[in-house]
Amino acid sequence: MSRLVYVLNGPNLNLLGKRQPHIYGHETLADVEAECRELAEELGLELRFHQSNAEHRIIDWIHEARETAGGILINPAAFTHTSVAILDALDACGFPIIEVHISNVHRRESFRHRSYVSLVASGVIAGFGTQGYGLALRRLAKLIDEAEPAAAVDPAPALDSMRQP
Ligand code: CA2
Repeated sequence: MSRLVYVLNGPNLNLLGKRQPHIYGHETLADVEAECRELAEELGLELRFHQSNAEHRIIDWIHEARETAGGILINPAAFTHTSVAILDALDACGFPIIEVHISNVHRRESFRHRSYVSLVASGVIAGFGTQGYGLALRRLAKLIDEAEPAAAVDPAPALDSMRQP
């Protein structure tokens, strides 16, 4: 399996470290990228690190990853709670996906408790601050190490339970 990992960040995460430090901490997204790159080297992973405020750009990166990568780490930000389009794009990927949230979404407003992305995620990390990115990368490296070359993660059972009879 490919050791290329896409780290995708959704809307407003470019403001990290510049506003609302009581929720999201003091680190900037550039700091997070630098830490991810350092850890990726240690883990033998190649990284593509992206942020966009536009849903279609995130979907295009997921499609790109689908062709080339071995995993995705995604903090979809507000799209977590709204985007069936991102869910569908991720559902077409046959590799592990880890969802990361800097804040503990479960102790925030109820609209943040629902995640479409969780339906296809191998795992979810929330409330560990930006440290969650490193934890997620370690987990992805382990899942990639363990994967048989031809094996694919099948998220279909999770989605089946959501389908109407
Ligand atoms: O906790 C997270 O990582 C979130 O994905 C962040 C999203 C939020 O909509 C999710 O519910 C949880 C918001 C990202 C906005 O980031 C900002 C950072 C600094 C200042 C303002 C916004």
